[in-house]
Amino acid sequence: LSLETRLRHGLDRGEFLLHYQPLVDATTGKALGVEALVRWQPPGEDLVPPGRFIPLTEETGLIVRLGAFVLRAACMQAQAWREQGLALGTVAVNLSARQFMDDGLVEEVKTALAISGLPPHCLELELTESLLMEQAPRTIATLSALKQLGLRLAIDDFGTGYSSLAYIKRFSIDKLKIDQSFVRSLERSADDKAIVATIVAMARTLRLEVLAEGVETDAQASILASLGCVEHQGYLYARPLPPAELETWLRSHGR
Ligand code: G
Ligand code: G
Ligand code: MN
Ligand code: NA
Repeated sequence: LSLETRLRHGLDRGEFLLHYQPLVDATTGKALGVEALVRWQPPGEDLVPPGRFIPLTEETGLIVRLGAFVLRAACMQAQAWREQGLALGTVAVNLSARQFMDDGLVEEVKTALAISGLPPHCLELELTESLLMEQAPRTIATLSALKQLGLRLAIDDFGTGYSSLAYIKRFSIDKLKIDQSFVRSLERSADDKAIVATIVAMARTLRLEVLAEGVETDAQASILASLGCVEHQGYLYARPLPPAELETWLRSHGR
């Protein structure tokens, strides 16, 4: 069977699941939120990471169905945790550009919020810079409709694209997530340090939150903190975890 067919069957049979990676306030070590990251579990095989199937789901349009599943599952899980008294903050969900081209997206987000009961301000959608740079009037309309639902918008992998200050301002973005490529060589590269400092300054100017992705070492964490970036995500704090393990993590790191 082709990968596409196997993915289609996988969707029909409920073979997809979510892992959750904490977003951490480095000053307190407490959770600010979690990012949902999809996995595929074909029966009898190893867990498949998203890098191996997301691109094909984008090419084939299957990402629309998969994305709807991810939104609902993430909102329901987050609300279940809230009801258990776990202070997880926001739940972040990645959106592909292809999902934005689909007419049903706003309705799908509304449905996910409605069936889960998750307060909209607890949901954060992660968008890419390239998506924002698509000037299509439809993209702008979709973003403002999403924002009107009361949720939060973040730009993922920030710094790898070409967003201008003007764009970010216009789309009422709440958060910039600094791409891990700039964090990786922070200890060695003066350029990367300058780039991070510039992004932090830009975020401050626009009154946006700023988070660093891919934080793996104490040295990176303290350089980031010295640059004014204290929201961190990365293996230093926690890997993406299955729900049960995330729960355990949250019990000791909840706010
Ligand atoms: O293979 P790896 O885990 O590195 O791949 C992670 C990539 O998959 C990231 O770009 C991440 O944003 C993307 N990703 C993970 N989960 C989802 C999801 O639910 N929806 C979309 N659209 N992308 C996702
Ligand atoms: O594109 P996006 O930022 O959504 O993708 C997040 C990806 O980064 C996930 O695949 C996640 O597993 C990975 N990731 C998270 N923390 C770290 C880290 O500290 N180091 C590395 N190399 N990857 C990370
Ligand atoms: Mn992301
Ligand atoms: Na990213």
